[in-house]
Amino acid sequence: MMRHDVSRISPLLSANLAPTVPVFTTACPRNCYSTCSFRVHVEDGKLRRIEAHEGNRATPEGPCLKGLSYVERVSSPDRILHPLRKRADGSFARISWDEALDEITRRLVDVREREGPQAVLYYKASGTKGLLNEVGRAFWRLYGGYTTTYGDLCWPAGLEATRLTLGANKHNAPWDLENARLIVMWGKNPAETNIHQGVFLERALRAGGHLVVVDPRRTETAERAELLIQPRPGTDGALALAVAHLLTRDGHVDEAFVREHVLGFRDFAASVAERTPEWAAEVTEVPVAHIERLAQLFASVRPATINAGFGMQRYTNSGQAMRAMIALLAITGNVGRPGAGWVFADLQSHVFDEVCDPVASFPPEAPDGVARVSISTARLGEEMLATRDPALRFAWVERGNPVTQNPDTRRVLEAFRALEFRVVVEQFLTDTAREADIVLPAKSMFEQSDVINAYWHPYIQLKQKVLDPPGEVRPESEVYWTLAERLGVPAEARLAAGMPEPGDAGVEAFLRRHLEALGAGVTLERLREGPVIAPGHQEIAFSDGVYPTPSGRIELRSEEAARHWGVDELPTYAEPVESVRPPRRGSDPYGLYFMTPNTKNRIHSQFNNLRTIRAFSPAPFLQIHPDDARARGVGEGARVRVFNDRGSLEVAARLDFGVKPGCVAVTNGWWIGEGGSVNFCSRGRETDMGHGAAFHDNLVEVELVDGDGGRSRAAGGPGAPGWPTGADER
Ligand SMILES: Nc1nc2c(c(=O)[nH]1)N[C@H]1C(S)=C(S)[C@@H](COP(=O)(O)OP(=O)(O)OC[C@H]3O[C@@H](n4cnc5c(=O)[nH]c(N)nc54)[C@H](O)[C@@H]3O)O[C@H]1N2
Ligand SMILES: Nc1nc2c(c(=O)[nH]1)N[C@H]1C(S)=C(S)[C@@H](COP(=O)(O)OP(=O)(O)OC[C@H]3O[C@@H](n4cnc5c(=O)[nH]c(N)nc54)[C@H](O)[C@@H]3O)O[C@H]1N2
Ligand SMILES: [Mo]
Repeated sequence: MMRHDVSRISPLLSANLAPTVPVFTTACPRNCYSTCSFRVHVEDGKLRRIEAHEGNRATPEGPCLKGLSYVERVSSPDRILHPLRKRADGSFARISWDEALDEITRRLVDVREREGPQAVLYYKASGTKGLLNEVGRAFWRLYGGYTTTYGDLCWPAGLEATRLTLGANKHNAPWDLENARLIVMWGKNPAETNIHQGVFLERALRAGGHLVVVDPRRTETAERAELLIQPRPGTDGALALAVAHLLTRDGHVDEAFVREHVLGFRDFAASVAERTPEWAAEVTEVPVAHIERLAQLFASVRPATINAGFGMQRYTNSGQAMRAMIALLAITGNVGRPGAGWVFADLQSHVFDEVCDPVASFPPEAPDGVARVSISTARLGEEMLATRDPALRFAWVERGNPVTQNPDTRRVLEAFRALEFRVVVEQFLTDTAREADIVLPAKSMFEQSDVINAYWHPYIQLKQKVLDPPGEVRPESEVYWTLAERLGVPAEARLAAGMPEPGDAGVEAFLRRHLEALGAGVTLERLREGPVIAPGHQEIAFSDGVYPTPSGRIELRSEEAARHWGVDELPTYAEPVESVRPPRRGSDPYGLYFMTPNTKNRIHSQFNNLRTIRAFSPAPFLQIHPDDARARGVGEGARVRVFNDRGSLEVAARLDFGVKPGCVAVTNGWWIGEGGSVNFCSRGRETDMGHGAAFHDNLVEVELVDGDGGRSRAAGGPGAPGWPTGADER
């Protein structure tokens, strides 16, 4: 792994180097498990080369193809280098910063006077990590108020299930995985989404470890598994309960561990008494033999790690499903020991104030009269439209691409179009930026220093400024400083609100202030050398036997779960809302489960606009089982429409025996112009806990696009109709 074939693209990725080029330590701030450390070579103000930084034990092999493609990304001809104003015909024209800031200021003052400051929506998502992200919130408070979202698109159902059960979101260090002898990759596909984990996984397998993958698709990760369990989407909770049934029935419970550390075991055991493998086989469409084999592995192999990904976390029953999965580890004593445990998200490097949490606003920021935290990010479109007193008039979007990434694209577009004015801060003309009245150019990771954390490994890292921003690009913190000034906020008030002064010195002072507040000897100087393990890090999570739940134990029975989320106190199974089974609660009579997972060479909607990446993923496609394809007259390569009553997309079909019959998949993140924007079909619906988005709780139908009998052909891609051009517009 990690040895990419760069021969096709090498001129973009490296150059002959003089021996004396300056080399800097930095780290990738994308929303990705790996959060790699690397070194960059800079020559003549240009990024010349990116290579591994061995100081990070989790990512010593260095960046993936996306990481290497930064050489192209920073100086891509498609980058937005100056403010843009939308013309009447929808194209964009270059304007000066003065013009842009004058108009934005005028609009902000006007909206505040007419409707109040909460008529402004401040929307941000996971485009980049960094402590400086909090400056936006400081600005909008100085403005007088704002409306914002709660919940998160990414992970809150799993975070909440874990918090309710174990008391904290932490897990063993990434390298500890090599000590596991049973590894269950449950709804996670690290071969694409966490490639650095492959090193530790491989070591565990070489030492005789067993790998089980639970995924409706036969993924690249599954190629290394001895058992692939393919449940009907959204039924993982039933699978876990049946495994618990077998373990309790056959006496494979770690009694001593349960007595000391587990709350609610007796009730849980009683509740799974009827959850037989036969029951689960009917619900999950997994053979009884597979369920029994998984139970047998838990009964006989230790230590065991369940690595839960985000796959089963995107349903209306995900929180309960994940509580049932954690229970398997609790009852077999596989927590708090090397090679054992629940791996979902390790927030041990999230040591800075909650306010700075770069990835997610979880728990949601508290409403306090200034911030109106009233819009579920899962239902962004419909709740933007429904907001009153005041209604929304103005939106500021940064670090996010809600048009393609939030559920129900049509509704999101409608909501943005219903506003009076939109500002989007972006590096590229994304589908969201295309909705803006004014687009402000965004910095890249190399153009402003910041401190970042991670959610798979325990390191705090410095993402260093190594380049001056190109063109007229200004970092957000400077834009906010200037806007506050134009709004008449005195410099002292800006500083008191925690906004850094413009320029590198201001940023450095800001970062030093945060590091000093941490008070653990983590300095900018140390971070310049390489990644630093977060103070207080516990390499084997919960090895101290401390579970910060209300009872101080692992809670299989959680009163808080019932009180707060209205679910059963015990992890129980409920059908996903959109199910092909009666009584079809979802109103839609569509017959295929639509999964929209992540993919190797993209972070959501980022990177695929680069030539380097497009060489590997030129166009979206639908994974469909040949039986389902045949039933619809669809041949390999045929152009198909994927649709339900919310919307549709058109892509090429790729017939694949590895995807479970009845299920289809297109990876998320394609731009609308590329044809594969999956959220046209998803519904704005929350997960059972945590206010997440139930993206995969989503039924569709597939039909042949008229006149396409299934000739093999390349669909979409550069030059195809609708492919974004962009460059001519700047
Ligand atoms: N290359 C790359 N890496 C990434 C990202 C990226 O976009 N690209 N994004 C990052 C982010 S923000 C996230 S959240 C993570 C997510 O990364 P992962 O945790 O790997 O999650 P997904 O890709 O969403 O889904 C994983 C698998 O779940 C399967 N799945 C779907 N439905 C079900 C189900 O009902 N049950 C089960 N058992 N499996 C199901 C899908 O087929 C898929 O193969 O990756 C991070 N890393
Ligand atoms: N159907 C479906 N939808 C999904 C998912 C799914 O599995 N299925 N996954 C969900 C998940 S897990 C996640 S995390 C979300 C991700 O949702 P988003 O965070 O909205 O997704 P990104 O595509 O990463 O968009 C981030 C944008 O930020 C921009 N950006 C990068 N750096 C900066 C910067 O420094 N400043 C500014 N202003 N902008 C910057 C990038 O150019 C990019 O356009 O998507 C969710 N959407
Ligand atoms: Mo995510």
